Amino acid sequence: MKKYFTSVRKVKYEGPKSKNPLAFKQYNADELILGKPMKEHLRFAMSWWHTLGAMGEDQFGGPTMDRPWKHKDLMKMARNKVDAGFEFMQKLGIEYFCFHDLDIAYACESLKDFQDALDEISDYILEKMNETGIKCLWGTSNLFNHKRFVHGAATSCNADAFAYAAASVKKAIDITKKLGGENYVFWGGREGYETLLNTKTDLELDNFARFLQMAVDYAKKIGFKGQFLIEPKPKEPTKHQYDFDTQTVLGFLRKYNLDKYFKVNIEANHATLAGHTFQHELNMARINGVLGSIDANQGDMLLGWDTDQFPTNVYDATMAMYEVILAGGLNPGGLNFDAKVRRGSFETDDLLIAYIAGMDTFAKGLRVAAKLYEDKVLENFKDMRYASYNSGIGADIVSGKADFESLTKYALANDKIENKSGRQEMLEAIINQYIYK
Ligand code: XLS
Ligand code: CA
Ligand code: CA
Repeated sequence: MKKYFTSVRKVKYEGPKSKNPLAFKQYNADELILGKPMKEHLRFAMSWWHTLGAMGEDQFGGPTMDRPWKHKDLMKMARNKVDAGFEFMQKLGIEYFCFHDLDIAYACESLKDFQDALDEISDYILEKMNETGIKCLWGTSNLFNHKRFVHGAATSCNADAFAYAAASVKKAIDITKKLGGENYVFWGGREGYETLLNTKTDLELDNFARFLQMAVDYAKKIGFKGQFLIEPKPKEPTKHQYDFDTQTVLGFLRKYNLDKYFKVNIEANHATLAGHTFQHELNMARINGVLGSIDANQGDMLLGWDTDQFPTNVYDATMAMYEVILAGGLNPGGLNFDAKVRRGSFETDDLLIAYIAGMDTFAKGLRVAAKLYEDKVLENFKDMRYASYNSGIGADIVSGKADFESLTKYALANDKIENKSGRQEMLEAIINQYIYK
């Protein structure tokens, strides 16, 4: 079988001193951290679309990528992508992948032809999975590319588009189940609006909930046990996406009694587009018990859109892994590299290099976060900071014993409030110290 990534037989861990661009400096898959192998903490996944599908186009220019799996015959190309993808994952020691229906197959004239193509290609993927032991982290349906979804899918003003979207998700759940997918993602591609002048937000949101309920019912019917995930994003492609951020998603799910069926898939770049840090979104998900999975990438501070860059920011990865550790891990979620190499990084080796950079960044983040966690650096400080709630009036507030009258009585007798420093800079310096080590 043709090989596509010929520069390396297997990417190995060579340690922090290595200068080999095709080796790990931080990621040592089987090394135990907090009693668990790194690979089990991190559960890295390859994104089919950015890794095998993205060709480097942008709004000003055409494809730049040198991708030897390209082929005129679309089914042949889809199969080449399977070969390339499995070779790539094996070389990197990545044990999971994520896919959209459209990126494992290809656009067809009729829905029937598309579904047939999905059946054929997923047979081949399954064969490769059995051969290699590589698993599916999540599947999803692309409900945003084609013009039929111009006004949305589940929130379209056009009921025919809603029906088409339902048929697509039904099939994508079937394929995800067939591949043993551990999760299924709903990212609200065009589920949002451009202007309120033509939009019935109430009907659209009700329909969105109806759609998700149908998915829940269908999964139950066919015995699909994967975790359903919603991936928040505030904008792009629409001006306002309904799944703005974690707290918005939770409000929506709770309103429609869907909260027990869904968790969230947090993408770093979506968090920052919403005006949050990556850690904020993970934190909100964690404290609400809905941290499902992560799309690991990063945006560019100077660009206001979803650049989906490979994550190389150690500080952010540290704080992300800190939240993951506090959440008790991600399983059945994982860290999916929803990231694409820059347009100028067009050689196939750039894909390997980018994944190594991302995996090393999160591995280093995990190492630092585990130390912070073991030493209880932040937790001890927080416990001290909130100690006033452990006894006296604070304990009465927490236990529900206090009310406005009793608090007023207390405040009248204790109206000289003394606060202590929040020591932000001290904590930031300590985190740096842990990273330098
Ligand atoms: C787009 C999203 C998308 C989802 C899956 O911004 O990140 O790729 O992860 O549809
Ligand atoms: Ca994503
Ligand atoms: Ca994105």
